[in-house]
Amino acid sequence: MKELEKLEKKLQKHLDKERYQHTLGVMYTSAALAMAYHYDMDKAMIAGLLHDCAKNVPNEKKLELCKKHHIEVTDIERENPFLLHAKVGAWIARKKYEVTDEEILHAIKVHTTGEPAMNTLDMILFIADYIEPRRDKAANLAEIREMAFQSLEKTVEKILYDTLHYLNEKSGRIDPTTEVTYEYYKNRRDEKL
Ligand code: DGI
Ligand code: FE
Ligand code: FE
Repeated sequence: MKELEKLEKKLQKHLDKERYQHTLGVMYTSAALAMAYHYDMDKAMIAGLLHDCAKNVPNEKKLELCKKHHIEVTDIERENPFLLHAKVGAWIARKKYEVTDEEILHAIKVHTTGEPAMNTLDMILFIADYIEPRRDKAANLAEIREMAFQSLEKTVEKILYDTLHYLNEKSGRIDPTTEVTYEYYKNRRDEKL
């Protein structure tokens, strides 16, 4: 059996049906972006497949795993433990799915808030998570889907802009990393103009 199929079989047991379908969408969208930007397709697919592997871990358990394995938890993550599915997901991908590629693990770790100066795989996963075919709620999806195949950096900036706007509207607490990342990409574009 191929490596990817093994991972799929195992992951399917740990996610509900909808989340698993989302995951497949992210996997294939990551592959398409890898094709467009000449990135390693297998790596992009593994990152897409495993990015939400911690999504169904209960919040208490996520916090417990962080404590036990010395994963740093910020105040905002303690208040909104769902944010931790990214960091904890990277840990589970390493320990339970035996992923050793540091780029894949890093992309999973930063997939929810992003971080300044992301590498190509980080941006591919961040974008694929937002635009995969089953996503239908975010604003400007058609525009963002088109943009994704033109510029990774501009697309990351736009997604962060829309996410911050959405979180402000629903008065959700914002992780400073999301804000810092948006400022980073906005400034880069301003510098280029
Ligand atoms: O796990 P997924 O739902 O597939 O996607 P995700 O890991 O990107 O999480 C998306 C959610 O995360 C979305 O509802 C917006 C929210 N989010 C992103 N940045 C922040 C945030 N939520 C808070 N509270 N603070 C943030 O900075
Ligand atoms: Fe996620
Ligand atoms: Fe996701």
